[in-house]
Amino acid sequence: MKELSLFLGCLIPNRYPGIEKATRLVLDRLDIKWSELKEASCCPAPGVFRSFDRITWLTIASRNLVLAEYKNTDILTICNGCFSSLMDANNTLKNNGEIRDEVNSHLKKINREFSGTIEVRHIIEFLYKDIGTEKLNHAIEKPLELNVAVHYGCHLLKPGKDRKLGSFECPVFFDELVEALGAVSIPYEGKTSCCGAGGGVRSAMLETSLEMTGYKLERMKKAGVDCIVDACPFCHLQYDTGQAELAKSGKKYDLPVVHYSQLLGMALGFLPEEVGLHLNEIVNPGFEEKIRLMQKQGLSAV
Ligand code: 9S8
Ligand code: 9S8
Ligand code: COM
Repeated sequence: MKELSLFLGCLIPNRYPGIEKATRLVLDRLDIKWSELKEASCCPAPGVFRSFDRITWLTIASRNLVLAEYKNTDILTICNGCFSSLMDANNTLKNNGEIRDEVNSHLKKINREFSGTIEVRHIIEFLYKDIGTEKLNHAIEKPLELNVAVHYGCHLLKPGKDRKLGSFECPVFFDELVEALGAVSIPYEGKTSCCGAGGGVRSAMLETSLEMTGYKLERMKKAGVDCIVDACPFCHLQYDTGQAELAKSGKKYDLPVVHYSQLLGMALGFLPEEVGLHLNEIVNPGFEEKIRLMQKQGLSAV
């Protein structure tokens, strides 16, 4: 396997920098070889660009792919949308000579060429397949005894034939990764449905998108979870900001939203503020206190 270049996308540096920090901390702690993907642009977001102009989408995505090809590294994404764009563009360009030639004719203007020599990974499937739940379970210092609502998000699962992660209707890999950290993944109705943000729905139809988010939050709350765990900053934003938006019309859920990098970081002993939990819109001091307490107990048990 090649080394990894970390692809941040737009949302994490701009809205949730704690997810970047947590990812850096956990990759280093797990001794995973990685470096930054300098000069990267927006992936570009699949739900918007791919839907409007396929060649523009492929050309921008291929420019990012080529940055990693020149470094001879695979790409590691920490966002479902970035995973979807870069992986799907990579596959399309590798498998279709005619489209590759057209895209390369555009790249030529900036003296670049797509060759098809690297792979695109998502941190969830990378940890699951290449590190494994057993190794993670041994690496953690503080089992996090939390009841968790796992939210996979659409682009991590679909199209299932390309993702190759088992069933996309009843997936288990993300739940297993969460449970490797000592938490319990609680089933809830509508688990694999969309958070409401993707595909331009949040930007174009905020009310509809919040209705979808409310549907999910309602069911997560009913399942009695301590927090939501996601693998995508757009889902993260939709649950976090969405709760603040829904609260204005009197709907209060108060569910902390945690990216898997942050959850793993805390299981490895980093404090809630070190992984940027306090940078969320919905801050729940009781939840953070609970984690700190578990971390202390973990320490005294060692
Ligand atoms: S980049 Fe620009 S808007 Fe975003 S975060 Fe993930 S999808 Fe790719
Ligand atoms: S779910 Fe449906 S399209 Fe998506 S991946 Fe992230 S945002 Fe939430
Ligand atoms: C969702 C990305 S993660 S997009 O809105 O579908 O482009």
